[in-house]
Amino acid sequence: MKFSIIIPFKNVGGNFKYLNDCISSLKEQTYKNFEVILLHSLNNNHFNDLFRNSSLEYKLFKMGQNKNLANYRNEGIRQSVGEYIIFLDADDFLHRNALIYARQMINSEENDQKVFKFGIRNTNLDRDSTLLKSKKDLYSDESISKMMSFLENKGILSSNNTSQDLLNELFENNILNHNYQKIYIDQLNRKLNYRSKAHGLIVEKEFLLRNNIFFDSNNYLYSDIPFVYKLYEVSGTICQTNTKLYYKYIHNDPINTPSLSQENHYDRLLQLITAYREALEAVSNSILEGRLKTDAARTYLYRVVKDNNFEEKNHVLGSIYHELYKIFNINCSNYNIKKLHRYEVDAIKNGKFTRAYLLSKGRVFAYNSYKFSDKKNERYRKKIVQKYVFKKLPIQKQTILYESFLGRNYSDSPKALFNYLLENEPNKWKHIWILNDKELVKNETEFNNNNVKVIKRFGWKYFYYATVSKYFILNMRQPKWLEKKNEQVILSTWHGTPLKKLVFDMENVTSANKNYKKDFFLQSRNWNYLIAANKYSENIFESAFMYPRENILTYGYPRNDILTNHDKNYKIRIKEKFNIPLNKKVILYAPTWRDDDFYAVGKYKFNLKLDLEKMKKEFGDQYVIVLRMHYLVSENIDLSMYDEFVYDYSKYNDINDLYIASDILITDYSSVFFDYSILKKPILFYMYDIEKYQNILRGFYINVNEELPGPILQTNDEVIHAIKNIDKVSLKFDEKYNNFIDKYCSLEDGRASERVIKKVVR
Ligand code: C2G
Repeated sequence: MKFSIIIPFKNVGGNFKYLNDCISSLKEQTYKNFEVILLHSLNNNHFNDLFRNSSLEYKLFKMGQNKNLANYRNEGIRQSVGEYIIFLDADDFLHRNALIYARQMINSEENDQKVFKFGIRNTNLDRDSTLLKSKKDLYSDESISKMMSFLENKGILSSNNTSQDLLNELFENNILNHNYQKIYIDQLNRKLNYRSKAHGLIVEKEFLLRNNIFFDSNNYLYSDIPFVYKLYEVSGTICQTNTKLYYKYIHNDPINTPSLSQENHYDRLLQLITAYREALEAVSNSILEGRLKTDAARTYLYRVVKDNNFEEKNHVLGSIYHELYKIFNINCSNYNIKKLHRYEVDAIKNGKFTRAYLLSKGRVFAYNSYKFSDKKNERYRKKIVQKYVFKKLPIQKQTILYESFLGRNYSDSPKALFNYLLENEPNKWKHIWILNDKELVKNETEFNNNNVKVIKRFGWKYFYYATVSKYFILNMRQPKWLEKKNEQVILSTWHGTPLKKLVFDMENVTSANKNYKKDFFLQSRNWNYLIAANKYSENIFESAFMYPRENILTYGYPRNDILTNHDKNYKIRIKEKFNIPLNKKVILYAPTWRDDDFYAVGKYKFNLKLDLEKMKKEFGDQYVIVLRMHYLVSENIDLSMYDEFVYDYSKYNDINDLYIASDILITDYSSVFFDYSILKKPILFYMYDIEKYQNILRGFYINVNEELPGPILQTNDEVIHAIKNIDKVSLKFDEKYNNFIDKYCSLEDGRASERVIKKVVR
C-alpha cells in the first residue's frame, strides 16, 4: 500500500523551521512505502538541504503567487500516485508509527471504508521536546532499543534485523495494534478531531476522483470546510485512530510566524460564513446541513456581533448578512435555534438586515448592561469606567505611580527611583505605590510622608491612578487591557540582566500563558522607556522584546545603587533585624522558577532539591541558610525542623538586603548573580536540572561553562564540598569573576537612579 503525503507550504516569515520538523518526521517513519508531495511558493532549490541524504521519494511543485491553499492541495491530489492520500500541514508532524498504523487500520476495515483520520494532538513545543515529554509514546527509541537488546540477549533476533523491520512485522502480524473508532456523521461534533479541517485525513485517492471531491472553493482561509463536508456526506463514516499520531503545532509567535488561524484578516468571519454556505450547497444530508447551519448561526450570534467592527456601515457586515440570508433560507429538519435568538435569525431570513442589526445590537447592549451590573463582574465595571470616565479626566502632571513585581513587594528599581526623588525633590511629587498588602511597608519610614500613598492592585484607585498619573514606573508588565493615554509615560525598569532566554528568543513557550509572545509584544509597545543594566542586556532586549533600541536607557540598574552605596554597618543592622546570630555566616539560596511546573498562571511549584538535613549536619555551627524563593513560586515548604538554621525570607520585600546580609550565594538560572557579583562575594550555581532547562525550557544567552563567576554543581555533595572549600573555589574563579564584572557591571557606579530620573521624570 502506497501513501501520498500532500504538504502545502507557503513561506510566511520564519515558517521554514517548522517544515524541517515535518519532513524529519517522515524520514523517520517505520513504514517506508510513501511519496512526499511538497507544493510551495519558492524555487525548488530552496529545498535541497531538506531532502539531502535521505531516501525519501519526493516531488516538488512550485505554485503561482496567487494560488491559495485549495489550489495547492488539488495539485497535490492530481500529482499523487499512491493509493491513499494524507493531508499534512507544513508546520505539523507525524508520529513515527503513523503510517504503519494507518495501513493496519485500513487493512482491518471492510473494503467500503475509504476515509480515515489520525487522532490529533496539539503541541506548542518543537518536535524533539514534544516527543520527549510525550508520556504515551509507547514505541519511542528507548523502549524499542530495550526490547531489541532483550530479544538479542535471548538469541531471538538476528543481527541484520533493524528495529524498524521488527516494528513493521509486529504490526503486520497484529501483535502490536492501536485502537481506532468508527465515527458516524451524527457524532462528528463530539468525536472527530478538527472536524472542519482536512489535516490528518487519510483518503483513498480513487474515492476522491470517483466522487469528484476537490477543494473547489476560492476561500483563502476556510477552503477545507466544503471539502470535508462533501467527503463526510459520501463516506458516511470516518475511522479515527485513538492514539494521537498527528501532532498539530500551535504557533507561539503570532507576531513573526503566525499560523493561518492567527493571521489578521479583516474579513475572516465573512470567509468563514461563506465557507459554511458553500458546504451547505454541496451536501444534502440533513444532519450535515443542520450542523452547518447551526455553526453559521453561532458564528453570527456569538462572534460577528461581538466583533469591534460590528457597525452597520461596515461593508463586510453587509456581505455577511447576504451569505446568512442564503444559509437561513435553505430548509433542513435538523436545525434548532434558541428562542432568544430566533428574532434575529428570522429577520435575516426575511432579508430585513437593518432590523437584524438593531436586534443584535440591542441584545449585545442588554448583555453588556447585565454584565456591568452583575455583582460578580467588578473588574469589568472598572475597565468600562476607566475607558469612558477616567480617560476623560486631565492628567496629573506631578503624580508618579509605582509597581514592583505585580504589587507583591516594595523593592527593585521602582523603589530606588522613588527614594531618589524623595531625597532630592522631597515636595515636588505625589507618589502612589501599588501594593497588595499595606503591611509590607508598615515599618518603612518613607511611607509616613504626606505625599506618599499606598493603593491596592486592581482596586478602584488603581484604575483611577493608572489613567491620570503622568508617570507609571514598573518592573514587570502592565495588564494588556489597561488603557493608556498618549500624555502618559510608562517607564519599564525590567527586573534583571537575562541569562535564560526571554520572549521572542525562546523557542518553546512552556509557561502557563500560551499567548506569552503576543501579549508581551503588545504590552511593551506602550513602554516609553526601558532600562538596561549593561550593553549586553540592551542587545538582548532589542531582539527578545523586539523593543526599539533608541528607547532603551542603558544606564545601569537603579536597584543596584545601594549595593555600591551602603555603609559597613548595614550588614550588621540587617542581620540584627533578621535575628540571625552575628557569629554565623549566611548562605543565601535564591533559585528561579520552572516554566513547566505550575498550579496556575503566576502560581508555580518548586521542588526543593537542597538537602537541608545534610547541610545542617555539615554547617549548622558555622552558617545559617536564608531561603529566597522566586516571587512566582507559591509553595509552602515546611521548615519547622530546621529552626535557627534555615530562615525563609521569600516574602521579604527587597532581595538587596539579603544580598548584603549574606556571605555566599547559591542560585541556578536566576538573574540574581549579575547583581550579586557587584558585591564580589562567592557564587555557587546549583544547576541540578541543567539539561532540561537548557534544552527544553529556555536556553541561555551566555556559555555557562565558560563565563559564570562560580562553579556549576549538580549534586548536594558537590554543593557541600564547594562550601567546605569556599576559599579555594573563590581563588580558582578570581580571574573569571573579574572579567565577569568588567563585562556586566561596569555601569553600576551607584548613580543609575540619578541618570534615569534626569532623563525621564521632569
Ligand atoms: N528574585 C528574587 N528571588 C529569587 C529569584 C529572583 O527576589 N529567588 C528577583 C531578583 O530581583 C531577580 C528578579 O527577581 O533579579 C528576576 O528573577 P529571575 O530569577 O531572573 O527570573 P524572571 O523573573 O523570569 O526574570 O531578565 C530578567 C530575568 O531573566 C527574567
